[in-house]
Amino acid sequence: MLSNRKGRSLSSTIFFLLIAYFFLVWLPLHQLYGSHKAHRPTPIQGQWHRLNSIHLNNSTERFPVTSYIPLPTSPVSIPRIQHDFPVESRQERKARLKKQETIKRTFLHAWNGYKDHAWMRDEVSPSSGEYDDSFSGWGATLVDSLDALIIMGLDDEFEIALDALKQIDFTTTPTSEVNVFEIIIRYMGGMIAAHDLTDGKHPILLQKAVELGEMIYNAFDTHNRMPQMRWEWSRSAQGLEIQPSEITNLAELGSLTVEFTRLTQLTGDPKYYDAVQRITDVLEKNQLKTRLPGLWPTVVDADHLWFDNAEFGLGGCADSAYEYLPKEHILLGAQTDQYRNMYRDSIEAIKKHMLFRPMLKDQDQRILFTSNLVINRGGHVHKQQFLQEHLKCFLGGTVGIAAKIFNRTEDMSIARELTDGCIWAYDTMPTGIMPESMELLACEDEENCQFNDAKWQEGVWGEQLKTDSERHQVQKVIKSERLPAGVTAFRDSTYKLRPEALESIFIMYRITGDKSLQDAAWRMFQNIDKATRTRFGHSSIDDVRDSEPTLSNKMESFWLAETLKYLYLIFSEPSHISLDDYVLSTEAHPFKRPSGGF
Ligand code: DMJ
Repeated sequence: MLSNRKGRSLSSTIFFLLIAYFFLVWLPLHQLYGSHKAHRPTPIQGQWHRLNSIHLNNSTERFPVTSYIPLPTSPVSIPRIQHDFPVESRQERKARLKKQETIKRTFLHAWNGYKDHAWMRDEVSPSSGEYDDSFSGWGATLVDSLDALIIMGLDDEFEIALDALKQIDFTTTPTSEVNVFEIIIRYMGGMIAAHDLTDGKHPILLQKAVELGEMIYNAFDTHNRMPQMRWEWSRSAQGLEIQPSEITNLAELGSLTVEFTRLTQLTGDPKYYDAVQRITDVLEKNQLKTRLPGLWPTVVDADHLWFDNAEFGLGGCADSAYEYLPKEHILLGAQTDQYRNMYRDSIEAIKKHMLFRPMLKDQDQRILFTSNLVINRGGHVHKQQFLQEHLKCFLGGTVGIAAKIFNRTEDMSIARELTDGCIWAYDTMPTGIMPESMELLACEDEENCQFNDAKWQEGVWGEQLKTDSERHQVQKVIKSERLPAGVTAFRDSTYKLRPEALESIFIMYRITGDKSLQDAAWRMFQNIDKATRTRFGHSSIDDVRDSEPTLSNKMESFWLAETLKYLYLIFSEPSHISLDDYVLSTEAHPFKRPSGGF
C-alpha cells in the first residue's frame, strides 16, 4: 500500500517535470530555433559566354620556386584575448537571445533572397531580384556565407550549400581578370573556416579550397614571385608570361597571409605559405625605407618593388595589410618576431603621425580617428586630410587584439576611442548609419579642445571667411549639405552594408565585456535593417542623410559573411567562436588557432 502510494507520487512528479520541461525549455527553444524550414533552390542559369572552357589545372610554371620557405611548426602560447565574463542572469540571457534571434531572421531574409533569385551566382540584386556576377561567377555569396550558416546553427541550409559547392568549378571562370585578393578572402576564407568549424568532417571543403588554391597560385608565377593581383588568368592558361603590377594596392598585396598560411597548415603543402612569406619579407625590408617610415604607401610597385609613393592612409587600399600583422602572428603561434616587430613599427608611426581627436560639440566624448597623409620626397607632410572612412573602422579591433597579444596595455584606450569614434559617426547621422567617408576638423590641443563654431565654418568653407556674404553662404552649405557639428564635408555619403564598425565592437566587447558596446551594436543593427531592407535582402543606400534613402540594388557578400555574422556573435555566448580559439580573417572567417602543433 505504502509502496503503491510512493510509486504514484513518483510518476506524478515525473509527469509534472515533463510538463514543466515542455513549457519552460522545449517550447521556447523550439519557437526560437525550430521554426525555420530549409528549401532546396534552383541554380540560376547565367547568360555568360564561358571562355570556351579553358581550364587551368596543369599549367607549367615559368618561374618555379626552387626551395620553399618552411612553415614554423612549434607554436608557443600567446596572452589571452577575451574578458573573463561573469555568469549572466536568466533575464539578461533571455533579452540577449531575443536580439540574436532577430539578427538570425534578418540573415535568413537576405539568404533566402539570394537562394531564390541568385543561387550559385555571385550576388543577388536585392531590390530587383536579378543577379550580379562580380567575383568570377563562382557563387561568392554562397561560399562566403558557409561558415556563417554553421555559426548560426542553420544546419539544413549548410547542407544545401555544401551540395552546391560540389558543382562549382574553380579551374575556369568566364571573367577575363581574376581579383586575387577578393577571391582569396571571400571564397578560400569561407571554405577553410567551414572546414575548421566542422573539424574536417566534410572533405569537399578542403578539396575545393585546394582546387581554388591551385588555380590562384598561378598568379604568383612572375619574375619576382609577387602576384599579379588583377590576374590575367587566360594568359597563364596559354603559357604566356604575366607581370606584377606597378600599381598594386597595399591591402591586396599584404592580405593573403592568413588564408594561405592556413591552407599550408591544413594540407602540408609548403607552397602557399612560401608564396605569402615572400611578400612579407619584401614588406619588412621596405617598411623603414618609405617616405613615412613604419608605414607603406597605399599604392606600391610590385613589379620593381618600389615603395616610394607619396600617399599614406589606413582606409581603402591599405587597411587589411595592417590588420593581418597581429592576425598572422596569432596564426603562426607567435613563432617568429617578424609580425610583432612590423606591427610595432606601424602602430608607432600611426600614433605619431595619423591619430587625431576631432573637434566635437560634446568634448566629454573621447574619440579618435586617423588622417591621410601626402608626404613629399624630403619626408615632410605635404598635405594632411582629416578624413574618416568607414573602412578605417577595423582599426579599433586590430589595435585591441594587438594590445592584448603583444602586451601593449598602453594602446587599449586608443583601441576603445577608435571604436567609439565609429559609434559616434553612426549615432550622429539622421539614419543612425555612418557614411562611407567624411571630413572633420582636428583638435589643436587634444587635452583641452573646445568646439569653435567660427573654426568649423571656416573648415566647411575651406579658407578664412572674410565677408558677410561668405558667412551667409557657408550657412547655406551647412544646411544644404546637412552637416552635423564638427563634420566639414561628406566625401561619400553612401552606406554599402559594410562591417568594420561592428567588427571593432565585437572584438572590443569580447576583450572588455562592456555591455554598452552591445547596446551600440543593437542600435546600429536596427537602424541599418530599417534603412536597407528590401524585398529580396538588404541594399546599399545612396545617402545616409536621407531618412528614406534611395536603394542602390547592391548586396555584397560581406553583408552575410561579415556584418550579420559579427552582429550575431556580439549577442552570442562569449565562448562561441572565442578569440582565444580562433583568428578571424579580414572577411570574418574564423580559422582555428594552433595549439601545441599543426
Ligand atoms: C571586406 O571584403 C573585407 O573586410 C575587406 O578587408 C575590406 N572591405 C570589405 C568590407 O567592407
